[in-house]
Parts: sequence; C-alpha cells; structure tokens
Amino acid sequence: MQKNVHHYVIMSVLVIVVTILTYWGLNVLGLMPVQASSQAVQIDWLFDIEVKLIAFFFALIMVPLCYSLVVFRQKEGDETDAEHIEGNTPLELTWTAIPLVIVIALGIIGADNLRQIKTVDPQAIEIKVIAQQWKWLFQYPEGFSSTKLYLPVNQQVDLKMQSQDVIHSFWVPEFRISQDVVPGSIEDYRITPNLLGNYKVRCNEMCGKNHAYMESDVLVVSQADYKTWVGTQALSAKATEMASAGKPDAGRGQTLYQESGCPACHSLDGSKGIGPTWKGLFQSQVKLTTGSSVLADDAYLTESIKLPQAKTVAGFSVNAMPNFSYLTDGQVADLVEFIKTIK
Ligand code: HEC
Ligand SMILES: [Cu+2]
Repeated sequence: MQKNVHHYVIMSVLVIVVTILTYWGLNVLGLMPVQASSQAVQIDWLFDIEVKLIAFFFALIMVPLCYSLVVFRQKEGDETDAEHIEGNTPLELTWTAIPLVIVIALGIIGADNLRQIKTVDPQAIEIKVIAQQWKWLFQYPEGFSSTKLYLPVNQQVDLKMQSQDVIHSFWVPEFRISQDVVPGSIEDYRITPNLLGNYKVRCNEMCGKNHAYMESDVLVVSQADYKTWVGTQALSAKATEMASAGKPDAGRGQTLYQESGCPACHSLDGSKGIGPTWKGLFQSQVKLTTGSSVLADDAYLTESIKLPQAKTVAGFSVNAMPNFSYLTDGQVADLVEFIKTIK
C-alpha cells in the first residue's frame, strides 16, 4: 500500500488540473449569449454550479481511466492475471451517499432558483402575445399592436401569450427562459430585461413549414424611450382608427392580410391552398359543405372572418380556419375591402 500512495497523489493533482481546465475551456467556448434579464442572472448562477460539478466529475472519471491505461498497462512478457477484487463496501457506500447529497442539494437550490425567477411584480406591464404560423404579434395595453416587441429596461413585463393555431414556443436566448404557447390556454411569461439592446424572439417548437423563420425583433430600450415609443404608437393607432371610422381601406386590408398570416392559407392568384383562393371571390356563388350556395357579399365575407365555423366552403375542413378574435371590426372591414379588389 505504502508504495502506491504516490499514484493517488499524482491522480489527485491531475483531477484538480483537469477540472480547472475543463471548466475554463467550457467558459472560453462562450456557449452562452449575453445575460439580458435579471432572470438570466439567476439561471446562469445555477448553471455555473452545475458546470463546475460536471467539470469535476468528468475529471474524476477520465483521469483515473487514462492514468490506468498508461501507467498500469500490461508489461511486456507479463502473462500473470491481475489481482481479483471482490467489492469494496466503504467505497460503494461513499459513491452512493455523495451523489445523493449533491442531487438533493441541487434540487433544493433549483427550487429556490425557480421561486426567484417566478417572482411576481404587481407593477408589471401586461403585453398580449399572439403566436401564429409563422409570426408574433404584440398587443400593448395602450390599445395598439406591433410586430416588434419593445420593452423598457429594468421593469418586469408579464407577457400573456396565446396561439392561433399550433403549439409555438416563445424564446429569447438572452432572456434564457423559453415558454410553450399552447392553443386554447393563456401562458404567463414574466421577464425583467436588464440590458439595453436588440434581440430576437425565436419560435422554439417545430410548428410547420416556416418555423425556422418565425422570429421577431425584441428591443430593450430605456424607460424614457419606451414611453415615447408607446406614445407615438398609441397616437398613430388612434389616427388610423379615426381615419378608418366608417370607411374601410383596401390598402390597410392588404397589410393586415400579410401581417395576420392569411397568405399561409389564402392565395390571391387562383391557386388552391389550405383555404380557398380570394381571386374572384367577391360577388361569386360559394358552394358550401351543406350543398347549398351563398353569395359572397360583404356580410358573408365579414362572417367568414369573424365566425369561420359558421359556414364552411365545400372541399375544405370545418376547423381549418383559425379564429382571429383579436381583429377589430374596422380591421375586418379593411380585409373585406381588400378581398373585393382581388378580381
Ligand atoms: C390555417 C389556414 C387559414 C388561415 C391562416 C386563414 N384562413 Fe381563411 N379559410 C381557411 C379555410 C380552410 C377556409 C374554408 C373553410 C371555411 O369556410 O371555414 C377559409 C375561408 C375563408 C373565407 C371564406 C372564403 C370563401 O371562399 O368563401 C374568408 C373570407 C377567409 N377565410 C378570410 C381569412 C382571413 C381574412 C384570414 C387572415 C386574417 C384568413 N382567412 C386566414 C383557412 C385559413
Ligand atoms: Cu412556431
């Protein structure tokens, strides 16, 4: 035994060195994007503990393995058997007890971490997020919506997220937290951005053909810039609303057609998609699944957008068209006006 002590000393030193090198190497790789939320700080703190443990256990396994391969390899001409070892109770107890303690400790630290991340600020700004194939729409409490998410720095926001169609997932890597958005329920996503900058929200749940392109700008701005932005947006929304009072506009309808995701199902050139084409739709006779026909006038088009399940076009499935309940009456009128122009 005495003459083997130096092996343990060498291996211990090597374990320490390899642990430090592995931890340093993982950090140098820079796998993490910047921390842009106070929640990210918490999450990274926990992650760092885990990376340190990972580095240590990696070294603890790899060092004795490689050391044995080199130092204790079979000597030339040595035909004897190796020593037979029948278990080692103290060792087995140790390597059961230590990981048990570590896992329980990590569980407790993790639960506390989660509690801190989920802290609710009653002053949080509530922004509605609408996910759909394949874009994000953000509705602000001041009564306007935006395709870009502006957030004030150092202020908690409570994103109330819902999906129009399939499961999406809201993910800003710099904020760290990712949250699924499941159709039929509203998910809460609380975040406190703490670093000015431009980021991107990406969909983190495979949601169909253009999933990879489902991203929007996320701009974290100063409190003052945020107030200014909200002010101008609210004003221009008011102006648009006043202008549109009583007179629908095909130009705005075209923009809505693009922004609301209608092109995914409705073509303008006569080709059949998931939904019927809009070419020549206005004033045509539309065959329904009931066998009867209906004239595609203003009333029918309006109803088709507001209550898609009311009448179903022959050859299409009943629930294929999502509900666009967030569209205002004025916006629906704009869309109808646009459909009228597709001859
Ligand atoms: C996921 C696919 C899908 C999307 C997105 C979609 N629709 Fe539809 N839409 C359908 C289908 C399928 C039908 C036919 C079945 C029915 O009548 O419900 C339809 C029917 C319609 C009709 C009646 C058409 C006709 O030929 O009688 C109108 C109008 C309409 N949609 C408007 C819209 C508008 C406006 C949008 C965007 C705000 C939109 N749709 C987005 C699938 C979609
Ligand atoms: Cu998606």
